[in-house]
Amino acid sequence: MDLMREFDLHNPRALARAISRAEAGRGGELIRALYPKTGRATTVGLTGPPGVGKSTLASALVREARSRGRSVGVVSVDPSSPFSHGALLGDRIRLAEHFTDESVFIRSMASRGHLGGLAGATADAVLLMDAFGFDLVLIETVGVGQSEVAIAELAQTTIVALQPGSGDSIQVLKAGIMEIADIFVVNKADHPMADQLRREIRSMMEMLQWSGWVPELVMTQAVDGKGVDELVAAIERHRAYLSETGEVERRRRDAFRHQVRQLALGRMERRLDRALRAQPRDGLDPYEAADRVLSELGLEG
Ligand SMILES: Nc1nc2c(ncn2[C@@H]2O[C@H](COP(=O)(O)OP(=O)(O)OP(=O)(O)O)[C@@H](O)[C@H]2O)c(=O)[nH]1
Ligand SMILES: [Mg+2]
Repeated sequence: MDLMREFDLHNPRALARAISRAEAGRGGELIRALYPKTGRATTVGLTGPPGVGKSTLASALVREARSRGRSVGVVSVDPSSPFSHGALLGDRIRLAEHFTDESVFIRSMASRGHLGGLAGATADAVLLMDAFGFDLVLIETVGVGQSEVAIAELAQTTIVALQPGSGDSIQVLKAGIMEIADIFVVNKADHPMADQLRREIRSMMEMLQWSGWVPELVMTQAVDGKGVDELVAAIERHRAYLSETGEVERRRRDAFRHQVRQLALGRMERRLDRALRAQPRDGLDPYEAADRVLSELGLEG
């Protein structure tokens, strides 16, 4: 049976294969066919430095959503490499309790090799999970470099998780991550320095001008589920804010534009690289060479 039909019959293996196709950079045809079915899911991004407890939190959120009868897809992105099997395995074990539940689908993604980059594969996976019919799609990414920003483009609600007693978390705050958070989580609230981190986040927030939504700050202890109900309540307040203000539509349009931009850029980059490799352009200054190659590609100015 072909993949589309199996997808329509709600076979989770069809979803898994569809995501693999997207990972290999061959998801275009499927996404085209399934796009009309998207736009229903609530999308929540969860980012933060390595080891803060994102997977543990994701697992707790899945449990919470299931107790409310909602189906959940989880995309867990591991940008490091295919070699970090430890991390992937760790996630599998932590999320294992949900494996036998048909209303939960968990997918770890390693990013290497995807033509549209990590962001492209992740965006495709989110669309596929949405089209498959999950009520909630959770996206977990390790906060390194640009990935936090990419998650904010994808998700309607972005949670930034931090942990006490680690310089990493303060670095993350300094690196412009304040602006993408809809909700801050201080996880490992059992740690003696948890309250200090909470105060640090508060004081950093005071240095910025906020208009509209002001990020909420929630303390959690993901391992034993403490504070997760407050986190869910904060997510729901943010959802309500998004729909009351019409911002949900704006975010959807932004996400769409961002994805189009990524796809178009990826294709242009490959054409450009081919053209540059094909011809050395010795003897030209770089400006002249850029003008020429752009005009060869039909992109003047
Ligand atoms: N003390 C304490 N430990 C926690 C808490 N939440 C998670 N942990 C532990 O922190 C470690 C890392 O948790 P993960 O959920 O794998 O963290 P992560 O952010 O997904 O890690 P990466 O995906 O590798 O970046 C695990 O050993 C967890 O058991 C908590 O609230 N308190
Ligand atoms: Mg993890």
